[in-house]
Amino acid sequence: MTRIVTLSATLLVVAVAINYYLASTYISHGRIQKESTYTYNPLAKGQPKLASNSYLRKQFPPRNLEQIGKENATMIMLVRNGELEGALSSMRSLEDRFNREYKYPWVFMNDVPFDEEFIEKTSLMASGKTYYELVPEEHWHPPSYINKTKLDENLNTSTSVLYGFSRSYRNMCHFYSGFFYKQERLLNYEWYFRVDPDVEYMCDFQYDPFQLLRENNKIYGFVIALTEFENTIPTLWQNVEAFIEKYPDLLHSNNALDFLTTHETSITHYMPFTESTTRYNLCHFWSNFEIANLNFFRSEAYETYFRHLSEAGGFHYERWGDAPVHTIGLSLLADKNQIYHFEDIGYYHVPFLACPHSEDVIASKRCICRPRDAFEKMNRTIDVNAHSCLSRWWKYGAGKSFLNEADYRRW
Ligand SMILES: Nc1nc2c(ncn2[C@@H]2O[C@H](COP(=O)(O)OP(=O)(O)OP(=O)(O)O)[C@@H](O)[C@H]2O)c(=O)[nH]1
Ligand SMILES: [Mg+2]
Repeated sequence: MTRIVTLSATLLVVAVAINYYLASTYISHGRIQKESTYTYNPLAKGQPKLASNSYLRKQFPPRNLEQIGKENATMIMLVRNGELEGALSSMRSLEDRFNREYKYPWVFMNDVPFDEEFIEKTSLMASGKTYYELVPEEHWHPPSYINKTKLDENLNTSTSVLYGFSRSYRNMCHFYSGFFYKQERLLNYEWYFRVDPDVEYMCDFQYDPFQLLRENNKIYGFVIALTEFENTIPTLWQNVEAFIEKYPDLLHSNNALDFLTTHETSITHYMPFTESTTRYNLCHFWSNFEIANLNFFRSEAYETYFRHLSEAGGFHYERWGDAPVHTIGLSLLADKNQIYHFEDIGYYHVPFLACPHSEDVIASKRCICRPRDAFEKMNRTIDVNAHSCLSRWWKYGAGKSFLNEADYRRW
């Protein structure tokens, strides 16, 4: 009897010790400390079934985060903590369609510090390394030359302007126009892929878009081009004209000014083109999708252009978007043949969808040309809408190339 009691007591002590060891190995002070020899493998025989209070290593299953892609490139996302779900959804889509085969890193930027939940969940969603950067105050808030009273007045009176009421939206557009590429972490990279929360990629990439741009001597890639709401940029074009007059030598000899200034209606499917009151036809590349070279934005020409616009005040006294500002900068300062339309990358950001038109490409690249949140199939992509600027880009930009230059059946 005494022997049985002693044996039971010993077993109990051993069990408690094992339990304590397991718990302390997985979690110490709320943080993962070191790898354990215990790994949960549902395929192995005799493994205990996980209980809800099991301590698993957070990286489950263990992953190698080393970059596979050969380019000096990163994904970037400016995002708020409150947009975590949307950020995860965009990441999941891009990782599945492209990045998990390349493991390029992700750089997240925010005007306030990221919280623990955001950091933990996004790093688990990424296939590669993740970095979390706090945007310096002077890169986010209005510069000293902006008159605060004038800004407040415009915020109060811009009720009919899309996001006209929002101070942070203006900070965001100013940041994406002239500061994202100055963030310290991004100085390590040459290429970026801008990702916004709640977007979706509709096709497998099947190649590295950074490599494609570099090998073909391109500096900027877009998927959607469309017209801007004129009431967000009442004085943008007059300031651009003043810039052209002041710095004529900065314009590239093979620029795409015609893409911005033609008002020809016959190429917009014989429907009326968006009205504009200036020479600018309001065309812009939709900048929530961009794959581009950071050195273009870091160039003296672009910096001079950005400073000129920032000092003119329209980012704050009006609601200039980073999309027309990037587009006009590129169209004036770059060789138009260095701007590339990714016609085989399906992409969706509310409310516009771009998807390849060729049935062969759709099948080979496993495209689903229907966004997750659309109840019905969208049988028109933005490219065939009257306010798309794509046909204008084909005619006045870098022209139109055909998809059979790439052999999709190789994959
Ligand atoms: N950290 C931070 N990110 C922001 C802020 N405002 C916008 N962003 C980010 O900037 C990008 C563009 O902002 P959106 O609100 O999506 O702008 P939009 O695409 O014109 O508007 P939606 O149609 O609502 O998507 C997104 O990646 C946002 O997460 C902000 O105040 N702080
Ligand atoms: Mg958005």
